Amino acid sequence: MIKRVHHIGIAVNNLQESAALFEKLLGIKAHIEDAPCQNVREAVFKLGGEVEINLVAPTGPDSAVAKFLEKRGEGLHHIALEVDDINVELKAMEKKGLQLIDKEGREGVAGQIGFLHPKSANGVLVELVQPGKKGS
Ligand code: CMX
Repeated sequence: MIKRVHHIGIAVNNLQESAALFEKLLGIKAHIEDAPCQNVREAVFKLGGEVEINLVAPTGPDSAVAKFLEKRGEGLHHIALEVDDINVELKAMEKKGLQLIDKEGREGVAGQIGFLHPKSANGVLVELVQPGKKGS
């Protein structure tokens, strides 16, 4: 079951500059985290303790975000939906005909994460998140 929108991911070129801009825009401080397994660094804004806005910048040319920025420029990168059990939900999504990028959950900044391909979701990259276990 999908519980809520967990976060919205925005791809940016310069994390420091964009974090300063969003700190002004949102009126709260960012928490900076590295996710070496995704080759990204993120500025995480917790809005009212609920939905997060995460600015995502590549840390190297191998990052999926580097490719995205090169092809499409800065902007909305993904929407993350919170689930209780990542592996159960990924299987359920596959049964419903959605194309999986990840067959199983893996560690990310938000917890255990898994992606659905944007081609099967109207051009939107969807991330499922099972919060809790911190990844890197
Ligand atoms: N949102 C919407 N469409 C996207 C997209 C995104 N974030 N990223 C790529 N696409 C589109 C491309 O524009 C392309 O469209 P066209 O065929 O119309 O040109 C299509 O998807 C396929 O793109 P591609 O360049 O052939 O494939 P990529 O090698 O770029 O891979 C994707 C795309 C989604 C499979 C890959 O980016 C991926 O595995 N993403 C999941 C992991 C990830 O994004 N991690 C970073 C964030 C981590 C986090 O914050 O937790």
